[in-house]
Amino acid sequence: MVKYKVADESLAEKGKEALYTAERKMPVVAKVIRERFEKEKPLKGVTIAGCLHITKETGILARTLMAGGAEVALCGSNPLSTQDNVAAALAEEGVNVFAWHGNTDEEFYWCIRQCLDLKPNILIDDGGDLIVTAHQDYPNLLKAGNFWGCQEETTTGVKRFKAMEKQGVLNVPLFPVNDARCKNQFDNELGTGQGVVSAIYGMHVLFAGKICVICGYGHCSSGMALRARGLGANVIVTEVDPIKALQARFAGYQVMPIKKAIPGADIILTATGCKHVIAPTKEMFELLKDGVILGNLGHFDIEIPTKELYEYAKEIKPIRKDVEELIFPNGNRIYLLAKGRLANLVLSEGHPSEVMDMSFALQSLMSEYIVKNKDKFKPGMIPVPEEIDDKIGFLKLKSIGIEIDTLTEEQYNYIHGYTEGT
Ligand code: RBV
Repeated sequence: MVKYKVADESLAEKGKEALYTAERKMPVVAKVIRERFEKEKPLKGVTIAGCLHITKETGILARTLMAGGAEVALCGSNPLSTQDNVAAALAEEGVNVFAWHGNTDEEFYWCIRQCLDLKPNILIDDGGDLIVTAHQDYPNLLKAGNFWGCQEETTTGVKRFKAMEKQGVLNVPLFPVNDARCKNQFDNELGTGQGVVSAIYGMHVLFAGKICVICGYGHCSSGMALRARGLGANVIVTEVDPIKALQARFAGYQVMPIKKAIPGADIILTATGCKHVIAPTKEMFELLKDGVILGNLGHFDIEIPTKELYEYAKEIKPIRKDVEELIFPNGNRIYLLAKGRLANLVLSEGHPSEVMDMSFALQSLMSEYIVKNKDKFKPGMIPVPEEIDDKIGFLKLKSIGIEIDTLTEEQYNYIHGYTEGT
């Protein structure tokens, strides 16, 4: 019997409408892979738990995994990103979904535990909370080899698992799906890049002529810098990595330390994967200009020091949906998007279906790969096989009607050889 807890079951119809629009934009997951899964049932008898943003795109992934024969459980990977209509629709379709918008930290982990209580064989995580909880609270399942393989969707989660592996405490085979080319070069760059729109939704603000500080210049933030510039903003990039800083400089952006960048900034957007990108100090807060918009598009809400900003403000006023005005002791007003949580998920609907098609095609094929090869894995990080990455590239190209060349035998031998030179 399906178990679930959602905000409002009566939203299911609205959720189905949202899912309907995503289906057609995700042809690789919703058509090519799903049709094969329906025939071959590669996931028959397998329970898969996903701690993912509960969006229409995640719903499409759940439908495909179920078409392959899996029992699916879902919980949200962020308290503010759950789309309650989608959660209701999925519960009605037989997904064990435990998610509602605005759950507390305690409720967030309760939802994770509901999924783990179903003894899933495969864990699909976004940020690491599901798999870390499995390590901390489910030692028996871990010892019994219940988790055949785990998949991580995002950069922040991969960072956590690399640290666990280094400290010798990662006890499951872990596939960093985020690091596959079909994921980070598209979803991260284009999806998060387009997330600057969330700042526009938030404040209905004109980017043209504004000074926009983009913190970070990785896959996500470089996409944001590009889109902000495209909208006419003067973009300043801040970095700690010398190579990325050079890349930003040679891409034509101003690069400087955050302390220098802040005083002139009209909009500050972070996606670094680090904490306290704006240091949580009175000195730093006093540098913030009156009217500045602060938004974070990284996984956790500590890039902008949300807690400390709330403490420092003498007044906090909600002014639009998911936007608050913080009035500082010096009278300056700061506009904080989405309580410092992923503004691209909270103020907008997450990354567009077209790019999530590739990320979730990877998650689908990796689930099948884990079932087929589970006896061969050892605990630790295991890269996504290149053949799977390439296959999704080909399927995506085909779905949008693009053909490419193939190497001739002579070219193949040249590329893989060393004897031919001057
Ligand atoms: N993300 N999912 C969505 N529409 O379901 N949007 C973004 C969606 C994922 C994305 O893959 C990114 O790595 C992660 O959210 C950050 O938590």
